[in-house]
Amino acid sequence: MTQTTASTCCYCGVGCGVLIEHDGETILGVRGDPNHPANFGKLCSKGSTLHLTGDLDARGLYPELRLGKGLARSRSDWDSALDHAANVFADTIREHGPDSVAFYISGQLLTEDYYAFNKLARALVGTNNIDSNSRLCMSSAVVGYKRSLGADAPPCSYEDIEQSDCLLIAGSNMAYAHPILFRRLETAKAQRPDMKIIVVDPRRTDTCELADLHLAILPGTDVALFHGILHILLWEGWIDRRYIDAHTEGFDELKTLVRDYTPVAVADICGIPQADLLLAAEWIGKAPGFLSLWCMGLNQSSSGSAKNSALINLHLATGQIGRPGTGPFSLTGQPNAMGGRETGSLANLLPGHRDAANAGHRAEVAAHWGVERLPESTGLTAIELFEAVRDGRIKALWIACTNPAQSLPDQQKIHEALAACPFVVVQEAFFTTETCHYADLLLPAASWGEKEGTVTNSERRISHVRRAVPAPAEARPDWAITSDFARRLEQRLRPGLPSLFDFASPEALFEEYKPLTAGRDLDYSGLSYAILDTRGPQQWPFPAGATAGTPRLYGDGRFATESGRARFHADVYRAPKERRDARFPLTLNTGRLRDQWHGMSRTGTAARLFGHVEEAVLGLHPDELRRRRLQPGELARVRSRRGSLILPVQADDAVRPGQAYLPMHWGNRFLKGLGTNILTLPAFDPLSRQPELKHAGIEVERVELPWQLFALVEGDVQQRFTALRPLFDNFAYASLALTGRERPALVIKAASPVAPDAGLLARIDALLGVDEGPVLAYDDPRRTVGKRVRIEDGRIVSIRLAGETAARDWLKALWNEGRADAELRRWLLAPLSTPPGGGKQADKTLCNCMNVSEGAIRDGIARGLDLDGLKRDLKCGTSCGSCVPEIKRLLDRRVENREAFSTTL
Ligand SMILES: Nc1nc2c(c(=O)[nH]1)N[C@H]1C(S)=C(S)[C@@H](COP(=O)(O)OP(=O)(O)OC[C@H]3O[C@@H](n4cnc5c(=O)[nH]c(N)nc54)[C@H](O)[C@@H]3O)O[C@H]1N2
Ligand SMILES: Nc1nc2c(c(=O)[nH]1)N[C@H]1C(S)=C(S)[C@@H](COP(=O)(O)OP(=O)(O)OC[C@H]3O[C@@H](n4cnc5c(=O)[nH]c(N)nc54)[C@H](O)[C@@H]3O)O[C@H]1N2
Ligand code: SF4
Ligand SMILES: [Mo]
Repeated sequence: MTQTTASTCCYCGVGCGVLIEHDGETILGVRGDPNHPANFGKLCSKGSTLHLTGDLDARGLYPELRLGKGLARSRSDWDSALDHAANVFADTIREHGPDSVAFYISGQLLTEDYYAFNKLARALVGTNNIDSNSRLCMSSAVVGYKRSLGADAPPCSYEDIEQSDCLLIAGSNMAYAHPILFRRLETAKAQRPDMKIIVVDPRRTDTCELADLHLAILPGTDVALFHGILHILLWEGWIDRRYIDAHTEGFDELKTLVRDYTPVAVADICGIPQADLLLAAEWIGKAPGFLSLWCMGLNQSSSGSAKNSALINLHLATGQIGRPGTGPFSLTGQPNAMGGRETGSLANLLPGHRDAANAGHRAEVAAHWGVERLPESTGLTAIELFEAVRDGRIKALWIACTNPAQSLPDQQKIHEALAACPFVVVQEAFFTTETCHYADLLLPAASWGEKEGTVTNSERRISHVRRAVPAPAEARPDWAITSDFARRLEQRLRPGLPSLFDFASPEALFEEYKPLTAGRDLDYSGLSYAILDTRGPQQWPFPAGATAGTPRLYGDGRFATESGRARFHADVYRAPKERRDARFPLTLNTGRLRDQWHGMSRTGTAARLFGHVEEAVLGLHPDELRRRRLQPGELARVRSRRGSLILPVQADDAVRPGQAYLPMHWGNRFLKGLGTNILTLPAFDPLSRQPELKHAGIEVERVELPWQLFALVEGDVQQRFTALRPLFDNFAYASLALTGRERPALVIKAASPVAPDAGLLARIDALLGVDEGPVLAYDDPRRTVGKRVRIEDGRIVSIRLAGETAARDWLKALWNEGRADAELRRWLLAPLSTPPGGGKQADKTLCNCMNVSEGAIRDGIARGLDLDGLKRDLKCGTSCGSCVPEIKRLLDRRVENREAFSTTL
């Protein structure tokens, strides 16, 4: 019988409610929860395909243990696995002290999981070496809020976005990264077209589709831009002197600083027209309600803290905070980045928005935990932590719910660190990730739909995450794994004492944790699972006795600082760390794709999610391609000061000359090499210690890899992936992806300077099933060209082209259409490699829900259809809506072309 469980989406910080349909064993479907106040029933392309992800062949099912370096891991059981880990940790702590071990955790854990880890590290082990991937994500926003407003609290609600009159979206591609919030904004803008939207992004993203003004600033120049805007606000008298006097401090110093940020100077630094700068300032200065949204374009920077405070300065100077439709609103990336900050899951924090460096805070938390004291030594933050692993200071490392061997910058060093570490534990839901490779102990974690707890979304709203089905095989929820390990470690480190980890359920953890928020800015000591179940998700603060949450902060102009006043910060603009020079003349920008999530451990199991973008491609302005004599689609070597990658290039006029764009999702699994982050640099912001993931110096050059391979094989895609991937380390370039809707298939593209040895090709053929059986083959050893196609029941089920791959898109289309006709047979048995009629261009799926290709939409546009017409005739954009901005972009282009045409006439 089908049951429904209300829970949340496990992807982004919008925090949408989902209704999981299941039979008590298996998840069958997913719908948006109409009662959830984040999404009111809507889901984006990722949320609505959750039930299609999570192939069991990719999941961790049993603990696996390696009993010595160089040996293979083998299946273990929970008791032996955790006892072994407790022995190693206890020995290491006794021999080398508590700071010789570390925990690296994640913004995708639930609040209860975080709390268990924090107590484990600080109360039991006695180290502050506990940091999370939020260091790569939100730590600059934490610093910004704390030093400007006194506490780490985004003061706004989603409704404020809809109510604002002028919206500044800086360094956020919400159309891809926070799609449901973007849908809400689209609706608001359609209802109130006078609302002004300014997008600040070096790239013309889909988010710009909604912008009245796009400031395509040069990378990293935001601080100059914000100071320049303040300069104009001051000059024009568009500031709120009364608010500044009553509620802030430090304005005079800032005023002196921004005197130098004249429109001329700023337009030059930012590389934008002065008129655009003036217009932005005018809209901000005159708006009844001004709200800003920002994300990684500000945070992931060596001046991330300065960027955050410079933006908050604008709100304080104009008094645009604390009222509906106003405020500085940092969008959180991961589903529970907020919960991590609340529970103190960064090295420098403690639970309840406390600081590890504050003796009073340490004493309060120690008292709550019933331990004598908490550690005083400074904990290592992500980049420094892995440096300490690499140089041997950290001897045992526990990683949970994050994939550092893909997501941290300067991957060469990260792989060296993990290889060198004496003991690495990885607590993971999917055993396919790059980091799992280095695990001495691999622990299978329950994942989406299989675990219970709470999460806090971007608008401070706490939801109850409910379990729908049991975790597969022996996988266990994170809080349970962590507490079980902690109990075993206790027996070794403080035998005979009552356990600190006597938790029977996530609710027990929540109940123990929540008093730590009492009396603090985030106070949610009044919440309980029962309240969340009866009254729905709630926004903090929600103190004891409250009956409703708090939609907006600082309405009374009192801030969480000691003086009660907000503080202006006067930081000078500093250029990104890696200046462009003759050797590395391009700035590499990295970020998200619409349909993939980070290292793709989950989204990469759903073939449909590759329909929009199938492979890693470096986007360059057409001028830069021309300068390097590169054709779109050709392979190129991309080099930075730290390493290199081989990738196809594409012409992308959304990036300006001098820049390049590569999605962050590629690691060593889907692409040969160490992925996007082999190129990025570990330089970080001095206050937030967040690395500069968005600006690395690179160069791109031609490579000659004439020998190419293309393969496609349907069925058992994860198993085939695992078997085939290692063989492709022998090629200079290899890219793997899934494709197909009804019949998922694995697709591989590879290239090398010369033909590989026959033995390797034979092994690949065997795994593709084109070595024997109903296979049509043509091999021309002289030209080292080979074609093999396996046909079963009149349909292609496997393809391998070697030497030359001109026919790949044509064959893929035949496979997709289920055709294996006489034309195919004729082509296969002839020495020709080019397909009949020259072949078809590969076409991406623009609308994933309704399966509508870009080609079909272009045809519709050519027939004169507008957005409504396309929706009506093709049904594209009628379900989740994630593709609408891109369709609008295609429509705009038609208008632009028509205008260009009429001016040339
Ligand atoms: N589809 C999808 N959605 C996601 C995620 C995902 O993996 N996939 N991840 C989630 C997570 S954890 C996060 S943190 C968020 C990230 O969400 P976003 O920050 O919106 O996404 P990004 O693409 O990383 O970067 C945003 C933009 O910053 C721009 N940028 C680069 N440099 C600069 C600069 O110097 N100044 C300015 N103003 N802009 C700059 C980039 O061009 C890019 O368009 O997304 C969340 N949502
Ligand atoms: N170049 C570049 N690099 C970046 C960024 C960028 O913009 N550019 N963005 C950075 C940002 S903002 C972020 S947030 C990071 C993200 O980087 P990561 O944290 O490495 O990203 P994920 O792939 O989401 O890793 C989460 C892991 O947890 C596993 N998992 C899922 N559910 C569960 C669960 O319930 N329990 C456990 N134990 N495991 C689970 C998943 O399979 C996955 O492997 O990447 C950063 N890296
Ligand atoms: S916007 Fe999409 S990815 Fe983000 S929580 Fe909602 S459904 Fe999930
Ligand atoms: Mo993030």
